[in-house]
Amino acid sequence: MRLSLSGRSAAAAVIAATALLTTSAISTAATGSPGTAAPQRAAAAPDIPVANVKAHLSQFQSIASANGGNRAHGTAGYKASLDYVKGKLDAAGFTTTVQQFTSSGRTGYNLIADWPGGDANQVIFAGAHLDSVSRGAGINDNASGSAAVLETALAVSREKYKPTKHLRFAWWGAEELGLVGSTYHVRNLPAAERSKIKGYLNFDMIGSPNPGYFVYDDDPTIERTFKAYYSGLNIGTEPEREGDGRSDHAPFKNAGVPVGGVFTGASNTKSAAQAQKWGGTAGQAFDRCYHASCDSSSNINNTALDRNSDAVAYAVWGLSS
Ligand code: DTR
Ligand code: CA
Ligand code: ZN
Ligand code: ZN
Repeated sequence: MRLSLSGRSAAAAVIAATALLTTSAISTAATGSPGTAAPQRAAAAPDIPVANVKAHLSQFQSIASANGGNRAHGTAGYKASLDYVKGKLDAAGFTTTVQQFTSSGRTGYNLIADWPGGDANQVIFAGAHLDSVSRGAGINDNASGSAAVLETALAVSREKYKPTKHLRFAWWGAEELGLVGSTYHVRNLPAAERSKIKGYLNFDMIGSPNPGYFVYDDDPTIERTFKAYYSGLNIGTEPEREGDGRSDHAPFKNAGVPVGGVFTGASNTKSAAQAQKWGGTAGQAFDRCYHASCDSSSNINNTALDRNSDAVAYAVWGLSS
C-alpha cells in the first residue's frame, strides 16, 4: 500500500497493520515457531517532534563548545553529554545504569535505561553511540542518533506506553575507538540475559546533510519494519552497505542477537540515481563533514532527522507492542 506524504490517518492504519504483521513475525523469528498468542492490535507510535530532537542537538553542541570543542571518549564533554541524557531519563521515570570501562587509559561510560514493565524475557533494545571524534562536536555522528533515541524514550514516558515486551535504551561510549563501549556491554552480559534480547536497533548518523535512506539488511524482521515505515512515506530505501559491522550493532550481531537500524550515509558519494530518488546533490558525500570539525549544528538535514526520529519510534512501538 503506497501512501501520499499527507493522510496521517491512512498512515496510522498502515502503521498499525504493519506493526501487527511485524509483531507476530518477530515473535516467530525469536522463538523459531509461530507465535501461539493471538496477535494483538499494535499501538501506533506517536510523532516524535523534530523540534525536541533539535533541542537535544543544541545541548550537545553547547556541551562541546564549552569543553574544548568535542565530546570524545574520556573527556569532560563526553561525561557532560552522558549526564544530560541521564538527567532527562531519570526525570522521566526510567531506571538508569551507568556502566564504567577503561579504554586507551581513560574512563569510559555506557548509559543504559530500562523502561519499567513488559516481559523481562523479551527485550527490545535501541541504542546510539554518544561519543564524538576529538576533532569536533559530532552532531551528525552521532548526536543525531543519540538525540532521536533519547526523544523516543521520552515519548515512551509521555505516552505512559505499556509494551508487551520490555524496552531498554543505551547510549554507548568509545564507539569511535572501535565499538569499545558496546563490545564491553555485550561481553559482560550473561548468556541468559543476551538471549532475552529479541532485537537490537542501532542509530548512528541519521541526519546527514546530503542524506540517503539506508536500512540495515541484517535481521529480516527488523529490516521489514523499517522498510514498511519508509514505504508509508513513499521513500525508497537501499540496503546499508557503507559500514557493515562498523557500528554498535556489530557486537550484538556477533553474539547472535537480531539487529537492525537506519543510516543516512557518511563519506561515500551520492550517485545521480540516488539524488534522483532522494533529492540532494549527486557527486557529493552524504556527509562531507564526517569526522571533521564541521560536524556541528549546521551539519544536519532536518527532514532526514525528522523522518528517522519517527522511524526510531515506529520500530520501537512496532516491535515491542
Ligand atoms: N561507524 C560510524 C560511521 C559509519 C560508517 N558506516 C556506517 C554504517 C552504519 C552505521 C554507521 C556507520 C562512525 O564513524 O561512528
Ligand atoms: Ca516527527
Ligand atoms: Zn564516527
Ligand atoms: Zn558514528
